[in-house]
Amino acid sequence: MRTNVVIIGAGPAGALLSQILHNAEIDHVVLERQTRDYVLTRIRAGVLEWSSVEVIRAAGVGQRMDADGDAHDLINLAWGGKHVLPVQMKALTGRQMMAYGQTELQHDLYEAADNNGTSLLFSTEDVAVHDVTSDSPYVTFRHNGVDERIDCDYIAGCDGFHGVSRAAIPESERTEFERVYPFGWLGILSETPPLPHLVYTNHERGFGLCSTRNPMLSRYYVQCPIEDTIDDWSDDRFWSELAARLPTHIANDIVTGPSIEKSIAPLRSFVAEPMRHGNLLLAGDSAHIVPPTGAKGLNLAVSDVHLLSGALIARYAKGDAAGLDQYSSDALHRVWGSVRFSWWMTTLLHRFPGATDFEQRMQERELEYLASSTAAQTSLAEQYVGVPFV
Ligand code: FAS
Ligand code: PHB
Repeated sequence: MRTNVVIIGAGPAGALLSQILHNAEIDHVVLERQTRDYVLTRIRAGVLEWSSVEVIRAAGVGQRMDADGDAHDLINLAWGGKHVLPVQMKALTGRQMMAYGQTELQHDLYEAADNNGTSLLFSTEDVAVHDVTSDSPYVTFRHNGVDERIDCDYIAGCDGFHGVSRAAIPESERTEFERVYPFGWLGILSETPPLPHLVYTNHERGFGLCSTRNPMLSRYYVQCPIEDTIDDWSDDRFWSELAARLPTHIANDIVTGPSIEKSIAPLRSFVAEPMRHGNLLLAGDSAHIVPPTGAKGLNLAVSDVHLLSGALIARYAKGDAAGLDQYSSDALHRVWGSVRFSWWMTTLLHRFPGATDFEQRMQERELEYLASSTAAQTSLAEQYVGVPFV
């Protein structure tokens, strides 16, 4: 087989890149390790920056997002079991954020791929990239028991943190930056009505988050010790711990119910530079990971794809490779901005093991300062909703 671009991974990054390349009539093949159903059952992100909303609409896959998504004007920060600060994102920045589950976006992208007749191959095995620094890179893999090879111009590594693409950049050419956080997020889904707005809470017992998926599906999180397993957390323990970390009047508004999904995610900040090596280009979690506190993981995947697809379109439509030459530095500029914001939100809102009353007081004073300063709230708001693409 031969194609213009081989996309490795059909998560949000790979599937969105496929949709945009299809619209631009750039030939491509998508290779996904898991089954379609497995990808569609993964519960992950829930918040889209407005920049992401615009990219998804421009790609022609925003119809259900606009019909079923929930655009929010504000988020709430709570602390000390009694203070609540509404951060009025729309009033401060003119932009909103959209609550729309990553799982729903994945459905929309796969439905579009079906309609496009895209070569989206699931359950591929032993995907390997070859000759990425040559003008004729290729990818080998096994599919339905048959060994395959695809020759191409470019390989888009959209295969997430545990994929094969990043490792194809020699260690001597790659610089990695990492911060592993000493706690995890225990998340549940419940078929209950969510609170009207997201609530992030700082408490000496630990962090909590109240979020949403749709009018009858809620997403909640509590910070938990990294060594915990879901067996340590009954529904009753979860609900009572979440309530203990919230101001009483907010806790009293939560409609509890049985969890229909429960999982613990580790938290890390990670960046691999560069995001290009020859004709291999990384996008999304293959190149970077952020703690979900800033709701940036999925949005960085979208912004990488926005930049990469624009560069590939210029290359094929006009023979202009400048965007590809600039891709890594342009993508990393936005990546580091979101990595810093996610680190800052995580440091502000979580109880770190070994933290003393001094650290707790520092966090609470910073939250009080935020409450007193429109400038500080505007800074938080413009980073949360996503700075516009240049
Ligand atoms: P993904 O990991 O989503 O997709 C990569 C795809 O590549 C996968 O489908 C994988 O099967 C495939 N793949 C891997 N190796 C392959 C190979 N060798 N060959 C072929 N295919 C291969 N972000 C938020 O903003 N908010 C959240 O609350 C949030 N919660 C999260 C919870 C968890 C448990 C995890 C893991 C992530 C969470 N994230 C969250 C981040 C998440 O949303 C990612 O940022 C987003 O999925 C990134 O999309 P991709 O880059 O496409 O990577
Ligand atoms: C979610 O709804 O899953 C969510 C929302 C905001 C975050 C992280 C996760 O910062």
